[in-house]
Amino acid sequence: MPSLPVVFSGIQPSGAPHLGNYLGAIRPWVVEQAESRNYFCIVDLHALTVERDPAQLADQTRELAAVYWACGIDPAHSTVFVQSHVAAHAELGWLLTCLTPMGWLERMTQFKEKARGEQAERVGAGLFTYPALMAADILLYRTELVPVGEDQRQHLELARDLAQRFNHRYGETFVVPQPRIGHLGAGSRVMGLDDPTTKMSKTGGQEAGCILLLDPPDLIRRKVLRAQTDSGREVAVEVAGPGVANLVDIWRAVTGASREDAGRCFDGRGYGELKRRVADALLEVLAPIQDRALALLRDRAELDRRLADGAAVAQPVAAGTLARARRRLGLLSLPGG
Ligand code: AQP
Repeated sequence: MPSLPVVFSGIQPSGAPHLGNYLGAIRPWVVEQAESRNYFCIVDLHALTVERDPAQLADQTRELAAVYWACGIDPAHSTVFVQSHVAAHAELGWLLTCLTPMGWLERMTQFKEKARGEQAERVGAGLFTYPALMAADILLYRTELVPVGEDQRQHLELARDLAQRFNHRYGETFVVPQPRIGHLGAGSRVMGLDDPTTKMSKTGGQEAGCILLLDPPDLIRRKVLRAQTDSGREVAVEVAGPGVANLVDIWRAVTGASREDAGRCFDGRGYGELKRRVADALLEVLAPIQDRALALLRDRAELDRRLADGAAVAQPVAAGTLARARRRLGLLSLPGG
C-alpha cells in the first residue's frame, strides 16, 4: 500500500479564530484529512511576534485547540499539538534564520503590511524573521503538502527556497513542500465584511468586519447583514464588485456550491436576500461547531491531556529531522546522544 503524503499546517493563537481561518485552512484540512498523515499545529511562538497578554495567550491557545477538534479534526488521522511543546521548532527556526538572506525577508508583503505605521525601530525582530520559523515548522515533519489560505503563498515559497538552499549546500536533508491553496474552489481569501478590499484577519481591521467562529449567532447575523456591498442593488455574480463577490464566495465555500449555482440562486436578487442566505448558511454550519467547542473548553484538563498526546507524537518525528540537520551543519552531539 503506498504511504500517505505528510501534511502540515497551523494557525497562530493571536486572537480568536475567524471565518477566514476556517474556510482558508481548517475546513480544507478536515475535508482531506483521511487522504494524508497530518500535523495540525497551534503555532504559539509565532503569536509572540507582537506583545501579548500572557493569560490571554494561554486561553487563546486552548480555544484554538478546541476549535480544531470541534471543526472535525479527527485524532485517527491528524495530530494536533502546540508548537512550543516541541522544542525542535525553535532550534531549527534558528538554524534556518541563519541561512536566510535579509533580502528574502524584506520582500515579504505580510511583514511590510504589519510593520506599516509602526516605527521601524519598535517592530519586534521576530515579526521580520518569522517566515524562517514557519519554514522550520513545515520542514521538521518531512511535509509534502501545506494547505493554507492565499495570504501564505509567499511564505511557503520562502520555505521551499530554504529547503532547497539547505539541501544544495549541505546535502539532501529536507523534503521540499508543495503549497495547497484554493483547491476546494472558494474560501482561500475571505475579505473583511466592513472593507472587502482587505483580508479578514484576527488583528487587522474592525471587529464588525470579522466573523469569529465562536461569536454568538445573533452577532454573526448582524455582522453579515451589515456587510458592505456594492453601489448597485441587484446581484450579478459574474460582474460583482468586491463586497458582493466576498459574500458570494463565503456562501459558496460554506455550502459547497459552484459559481453557476450561485448565479442561478442570486442573479437579479437584492443584496438583502443574499445577506440573509449567507447568514443562514453560516449559522447552520457554525452552530454544531460552537456546541462542540464550548463543551471541549469546559474540560481544560482533558484538552491539555490531548495536547500532551499530540506533542508526544510530534516530538520524535521533529527530533529525527533536527538531528539530521544538525549533523549536516557540523554541530556536535552529546556523547550517547
Ligand atoms: N482572510 C482569510 N481568508 C482565507 N484564509 C485565511 N487565513 C487567515 N486569514 C484568512 C489562513 O488561516 C491560516 C492561519 O493564519 P494565521 O493565524 O497563522 O496567520 P494570518 O494568516 O496572519 O491570520 P490572521 O487572522 O490575519 O492573523 P493575524 O491578524 O494575527 O495576522 C493560514 O492558512 C491563513 O492563510
